[in-house]
Amino acid sequence: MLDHGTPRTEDIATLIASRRPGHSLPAALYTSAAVWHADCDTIFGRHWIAVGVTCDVPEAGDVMAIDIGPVSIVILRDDDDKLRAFHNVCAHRGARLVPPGRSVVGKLVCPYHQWTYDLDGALARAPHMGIDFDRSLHHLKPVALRDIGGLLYACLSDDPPADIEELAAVVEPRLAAYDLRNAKVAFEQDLIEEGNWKLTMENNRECYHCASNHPQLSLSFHAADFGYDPEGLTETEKAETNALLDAYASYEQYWRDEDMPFEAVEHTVGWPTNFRTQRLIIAGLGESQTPDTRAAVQIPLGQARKPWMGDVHLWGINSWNHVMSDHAVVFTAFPLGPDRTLVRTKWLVHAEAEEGEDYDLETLTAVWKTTNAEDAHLVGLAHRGICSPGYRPGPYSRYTERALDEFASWYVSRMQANGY
Ligand code: 3BY
Ligand code: FES
Ligand code: FE
Repeated sequence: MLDHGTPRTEDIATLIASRRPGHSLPAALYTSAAVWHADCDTIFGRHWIAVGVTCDVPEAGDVMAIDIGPVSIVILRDDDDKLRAFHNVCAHRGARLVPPGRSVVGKLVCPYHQWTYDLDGALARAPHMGIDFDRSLHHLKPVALRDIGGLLYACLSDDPPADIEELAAVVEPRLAAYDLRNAKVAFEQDLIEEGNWKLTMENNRECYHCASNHPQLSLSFHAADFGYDPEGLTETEKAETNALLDAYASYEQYWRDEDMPFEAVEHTVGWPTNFRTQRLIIAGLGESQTPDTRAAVQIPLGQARKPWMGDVHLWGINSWNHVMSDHAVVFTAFPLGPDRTLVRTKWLVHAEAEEGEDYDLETLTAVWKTTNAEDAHLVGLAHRGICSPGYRPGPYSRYTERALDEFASWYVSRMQANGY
């Protein structure tokens, strides 16, 4: 019997190999500390991870430090307006250089012995190291960083997966109209979910739970056409699914006529960079994910001036995004421990939109603040149940949880591809 608490590498490989297709993962893959470390090394350490938005650091000297599991990185905008990322580790004796969150600096100064770095990572000053000390050998260690339509992805590996280009090629044109690079963060929320990061991601990849758990979100979130095949459902379910497919068909005709890319594009098993994007319908009056389904912000994002643009939805390994004509909501999830996950949510609006004049912050943030709290509760419930010996991996619905089965299969294949 495998110990849920501390499996060794070979036990993790056995656990991973024991996952039954179509079913949730064996308990220890969600609960064990050793698996959590393996996830941090493998999934978060060798893949492109969503880390924020370019407008987190809008001006030269803006710095943001974030933790990805046990690793801390610094994202900044240098004096030439170039975005860069480094390990948040001083080249002297390893101290954390920058405190978590955002700051504004001229140079990066280590609090320990004042080694001082230019914003391109070069060591500019190292007092008392002698006149023959070669500062050029002590650059900050860079981290690969990509800006895709204003969304930032980092990869901690020295050999980042090349298929980030697929994500860029699909997503860049879809986000062009919204000009997120020149938006601003109107509000940011950090929420800790009491569950494993994979439960956070699974919960987000289905809306099976929406009708009964998200009354507020359900007013604007139109169940998506995730490639449903209604055959095999009850007559009532079939009728509901067909109505959904009809609604999508009429929107898609309009989006096609208006040259708005909408097709679902999925990269799951077989690709290191897991993503899915699709333009979704917004329910109700169809404008935005707000309590009354109308736009919350009077100034649209970028050139997003057409009606019925829907919601450009993008899922990633640790992220999900809803980009609408008046605002975007960008979610990133970071593993804090086997049973704790940080969900960071940012609401983006046009840079010139003024709070109180062009938007009301409560109206802008109401739906996803409520939904996040509901999801945090559900992830906590799932994690607690999985910790019990009564848990056995359960079957995913082929109709509403196909994306979870694919996510679990992707996870298994990535762990195996990396030595487990
Ligand atoms: O926010 C999301 O991406 C997902 C889609 C389905 C459930 N949840 C709302
Ligand atoms: Fe940074 Fe010494 S550890 S200056
Ligand atoms: Fe939810």
